[in-house]
Amino acid sequence: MTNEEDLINAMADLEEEKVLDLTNQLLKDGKKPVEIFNIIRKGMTIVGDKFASKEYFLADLIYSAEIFEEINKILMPLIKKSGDSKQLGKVVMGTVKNDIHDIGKNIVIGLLRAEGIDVIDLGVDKPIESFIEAIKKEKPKAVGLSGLLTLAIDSMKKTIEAIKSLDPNIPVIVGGGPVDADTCKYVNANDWAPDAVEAVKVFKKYLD
Ligand code: B1M
Repeated sequence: MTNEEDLINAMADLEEEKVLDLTNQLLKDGKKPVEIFNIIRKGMTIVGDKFASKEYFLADLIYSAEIFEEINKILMPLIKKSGDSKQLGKVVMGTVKNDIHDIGKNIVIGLLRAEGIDVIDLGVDKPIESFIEAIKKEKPKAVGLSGLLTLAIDSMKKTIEAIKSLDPNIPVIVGGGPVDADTCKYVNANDWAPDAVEAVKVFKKYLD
């Protein structure tokens, strides 16, 4: 078995020490932090599946997030600043109302900042008004909405409706577990991204 599979399984089995050891091992082997985030995400998906099938409880979901926090401490500082020091502009981002998931959003924000994009992070469970106020105050070039719950899709749709009535030209990008091309169309977003690396490419399209 490769270290990658071991890492996915260790995360899925919530073996914190093993997850941290394997993360450090993969770094030594030359894996990039973003690649390791993607591997660990696969393990988190299995944690979610085990929760859905009632093998795991809420406490296990919470513990998986705590393990991820430890991984973040190792990997985030290693996300290199891009050589290009040109500031690409400002983005307002948050997790939409009724959703408190932020691990993925925070990775996206870390990568965007490393690329010289100024991100105003609104946090989680943010109502429409928080986005509207931030857009008026910060005048961003784009807005990002994250959400992992199916419920988040409805919040995204309503939030985008309000944003577009304030400014029809501001690009809104969506992402998170339930988001795909159909969701993007349904919520009237300008674009979407399946993961953090793609998110950087998508945001850059609207900032350049
Ligand atoms: Co929750 N949870 N959770 N959870 N949780 C899911 C999402 C779930 C799929 C698990 C499952 O049942 N299979 C399920 C949702 C079901 C659904 O709605 N369809 C679920 C549930 C049900 C719940 C609760 C309702 C449980 C309960 O209370 N009974 C509750 C919700 C509370 C609420 O939000 N109101 C809940 C709570 C939690 C914790 C707080 C314990 C914890 C989150 C901690 C935190 O975020 N700080 C948690 C966790 C850890 C998960 C799972 C296991 C892992 C999520 C994660 O962090 N993945 C998750 C299972 C799963 O995802 N399949 C699950 C790793 C992360 C790196 O990936 O977030 O996908 P991800 O981010 C990616 C991309 O999506 C993308 O880039 C990121 C990096 O590559 N991306 C963007 C994300 N945002 C983007 C924005 C962009 C672009 C790309 O542009 C703007």
